[in-house]
Amino acid sequence: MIAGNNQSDNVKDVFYTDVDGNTPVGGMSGKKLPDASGLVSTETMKSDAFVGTLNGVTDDSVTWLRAQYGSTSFNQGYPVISGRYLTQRTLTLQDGITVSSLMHDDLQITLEALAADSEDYRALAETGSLLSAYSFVTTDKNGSFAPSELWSAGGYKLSIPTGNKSVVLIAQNTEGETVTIAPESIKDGSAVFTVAEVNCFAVAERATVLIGDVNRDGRITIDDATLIQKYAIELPVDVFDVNAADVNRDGRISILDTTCVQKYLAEHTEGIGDAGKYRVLA
Ligand SMILES: [Ca+2]
Ligand SMILES: [Ca+2]
Repeated sequence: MIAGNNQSDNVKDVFYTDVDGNTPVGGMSGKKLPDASGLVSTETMKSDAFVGTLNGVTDDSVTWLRAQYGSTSFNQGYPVISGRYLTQRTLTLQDGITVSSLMHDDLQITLEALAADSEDYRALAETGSLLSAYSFVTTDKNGSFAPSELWSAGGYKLSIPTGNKSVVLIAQNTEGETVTIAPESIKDGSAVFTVAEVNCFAVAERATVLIGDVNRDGRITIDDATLIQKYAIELPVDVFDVNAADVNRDGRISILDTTCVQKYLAEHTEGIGDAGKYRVLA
């Protein structure tokens, strides 16, 4: 492996060390120096010809150069590595999913659908009802694993096609920890999420509730108003969804919520609270 070693007399040794047959920095071309164990003189190392030799075995992601500012040679005239910055890229992945991030130009991302009986799938499914689940694999262009923290910055913005308005992203990092992320936006048929680190992820559906439909028959009727009234004065009720009952969102279930439902049924537009809306449960 070739590495720069500033201000060291041993820099030539570092340049020419060939550890376990590793290719040089940026050497995804697979080329090696003509003589991996060879030594060159200090003067040769400071020559433009030697910079040319180094560039001959590295690929486009790394450029060796000898930098000079006025009469001052940077790094005492030894070659230095000019790295390339990460660039903002958007990749289109499986199933129309796109991912944007500051990435290295050679970073490849592939998604694979997780099998329902896989360990990762089961871990994700503990958090929610999964609609789809994928592994998220980052590699270089040769297919070798590329760690996200070195090959990208600022996290990944995932845009996932869905017509579902109550989706969340469940992401698992490499330590196996899961986080549930709400969409930043849902528009043009896609939900957009930003995730810091991802080993695998799932799109899941959060439970929703129709506010006012306390007997859970899918409709808001006078029966619901009556049930809220009964519940508020502690009369026994049969089926009663408390998540749907606080229609005016004041934190209590009271006669005021009954009034909201009654006004909703009378087709008022004011004083109805959230009656008729869908609320996503946390
Ligand atoms: Ca109902
Ligand atoms: Ca209330």
